[in-house]
Amino acid sequence: MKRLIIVSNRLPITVTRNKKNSPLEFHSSIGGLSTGLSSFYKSYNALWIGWPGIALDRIKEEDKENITKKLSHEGCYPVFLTQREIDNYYHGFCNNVLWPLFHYFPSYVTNKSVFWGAYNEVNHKFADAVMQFADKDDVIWVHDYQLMLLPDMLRRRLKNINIGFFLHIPFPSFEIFRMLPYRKEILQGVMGANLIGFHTYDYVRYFLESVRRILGIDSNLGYIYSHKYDEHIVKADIFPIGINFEKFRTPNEEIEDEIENIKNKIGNSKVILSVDRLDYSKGIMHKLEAFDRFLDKNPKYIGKVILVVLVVPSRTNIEHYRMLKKQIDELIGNINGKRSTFEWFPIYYLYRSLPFEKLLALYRISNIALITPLRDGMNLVAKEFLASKQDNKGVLILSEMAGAAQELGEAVIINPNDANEIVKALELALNMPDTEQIKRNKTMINRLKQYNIIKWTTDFMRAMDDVRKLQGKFFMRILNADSEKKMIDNYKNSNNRVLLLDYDGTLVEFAASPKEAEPDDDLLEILKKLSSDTRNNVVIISGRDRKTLDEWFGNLNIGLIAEHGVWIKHKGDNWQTIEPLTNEWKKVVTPILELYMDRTPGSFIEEKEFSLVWHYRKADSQLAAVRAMELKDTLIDYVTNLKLEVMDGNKVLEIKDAGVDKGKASLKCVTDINKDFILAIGDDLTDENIFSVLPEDTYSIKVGMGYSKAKYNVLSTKDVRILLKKLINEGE
Ligand code: GDG
Repeated sequence: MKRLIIVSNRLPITVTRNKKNSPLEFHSSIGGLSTGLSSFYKSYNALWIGWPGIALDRIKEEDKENITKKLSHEGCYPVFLTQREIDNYYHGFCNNVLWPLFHYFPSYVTNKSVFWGAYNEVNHKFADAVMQFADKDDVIWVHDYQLMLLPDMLRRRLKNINIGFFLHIPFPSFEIFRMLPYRKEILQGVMGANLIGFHTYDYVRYFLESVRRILGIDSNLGYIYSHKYDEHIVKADIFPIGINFEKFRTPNEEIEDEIENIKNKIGNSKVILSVDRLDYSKGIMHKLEAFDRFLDKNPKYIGKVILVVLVVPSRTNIEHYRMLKKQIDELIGNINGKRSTFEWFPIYYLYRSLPFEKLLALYRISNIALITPLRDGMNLVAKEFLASKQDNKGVLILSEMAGAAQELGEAVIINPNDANEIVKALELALNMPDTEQIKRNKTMINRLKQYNIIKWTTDFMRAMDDVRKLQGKFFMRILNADSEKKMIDNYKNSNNRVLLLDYDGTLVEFAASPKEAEPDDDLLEILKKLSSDTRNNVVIISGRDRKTLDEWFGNLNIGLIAEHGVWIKHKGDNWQTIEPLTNEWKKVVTPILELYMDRTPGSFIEEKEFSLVWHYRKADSQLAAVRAMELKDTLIDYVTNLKLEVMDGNKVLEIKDAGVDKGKASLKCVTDINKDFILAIGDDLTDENIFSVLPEDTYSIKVGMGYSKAKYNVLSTKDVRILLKKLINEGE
């Protein structure tokens, strides 16, 4: 039976030891991921692998055994880290490099050369731990920025295993991500997964853009089909994390006293609540400053509102966190010092972590939650605050920079950098009628109830399954040993064969500019050998012009089809056009293409005898995609009047006579004589015309994983060459 293996930096249980020889203590970990998943993972057949939070240097061998044993009762397995690893991997690369960069604080990045090595080593350590347990049918779910290399490490060791990766923090825009020195390795690491999840659509877009611009790999509706990734399909999609809704919703008698207690202390004041881990990304200073300004502008609220600020200690051995703590202490001191009276002070400040019941009591008692991160992957506090409101009353003020804002549109959404906007939001919230609060909250609460943490997990796991199934479907189409053998036998026994081979993307990889993709010696040797067999009619069927094809293949005894079927040259014969064609239309279309070339830096025009091609491979891909659509639109009228066709190729738009295509041209090579073996190989849309017109018993092969009318797929140009060599060697 398949098992779920969750892998994250921290386990849901943290082990601590106060003094050198004092006993070990086991607590629940605090943080978004632990709070979310720990509540239900035990109900799965699951194992959770992670660091238990204590340095190896602080425990003895027998402690290690004790910890491992105790954790195993909780379905957990510890990966122990030394103090050096914690310093260089966790505090180092994770929290001094990735965290600030991914939260748009590039100036907070402090990179040391040892950090990257440690990040690699620790990811390997996790991979070793997973390998102790993983079975080929298991599902492995890797979490967050600390383990971005792990999916690929696992993929290399367990080729066919199902791996998911979820990023809990934002994935930054390309302009930020490109600053990372190890950007390529990080992307390659994550791409080892079958499914890559993010909280919002923007993060998905930024990730896919980085993959395209840094790794040069395109995606289609979130799918990446690239043989470069060890023959697996990768899908990137959104899975906004939910909360354990019922835990926050259900009546809890234990907290009634707590609520009474707080009420007695604060009297009738309205409570504004702020809950954050100590982190510069959470905008704590911004909110304090805005609150101060709010009191300046609204003296009538003096003595009538209080702000409860709960800051949970975090990463205090990093300089920026220590500084932030100091700044918060000082600012709260200033505001309270300046404004307190003997009866009232504006800010209750708690710098510690509270037990769950106390936190819940705070949520329930508060009238407003003020959540102002400058960047936040999701922000669970926003969701928990709403869920805890059993009477559906309360106002959520939420930063638009939190992933949660995408789902909680009925909240009062603010830009945390605009103090005036926060002030206005507070004024609005304090005056919002109950009916409106309830109306806004009901919609959001319903959503939180529906898309809770269990739904989030099951959704992610279902999507992992779907990607695998899709992959399975593709693999069924891949030319397997049996079909290959049948093809070779058939080839051997036939005397009249046609081999129709597309060139770019089929026999050679795409190059940045068309001229760079010249045939190499290995390919020329293959074509020479194939064509030296008198039973073979080898035809290169390409979009290239006939001059280039002549230059490259003129010496070989093969047939050539140029410009997607405008020109044909049967072997040993001269070039001729397939249809009588004219060029008059070029006068009209060229100026339009030139305009688009000027407006799209990096794009250029190629003129062939009977067609014009606009190439945009080297242009900015987003701009080019928009321009390509505009260009197609502009050309619509001309297309009908001048009987032209605008053809989408691989990063090109080709304009040519509507009566010409590769399909029609390929029929010129097979219909006149009775052929008993036909092989057609191609990789892009223009080759689909060939696959659709050839006889039923053709061996048609698409290069790459996408959908096709061809019967089989092979993964790469390398595989095409291997196949052709087999025909040469075994087909004698
Ligand atoms: C990362 C991403 C993303 C807080 N104080 C106490 C306490 N908490 C709990 C809250 C909440 C969790 O900690 C904090 O979660 P957040 O989502 O706000 O933030 P991160 O820890 O930074 O989490 C974040 C999350 O991952 C999930 O994907 O939302 O964007 O940065 O659950 O309840 N819990 C207790 N006492 C406290 O004093 N018991």
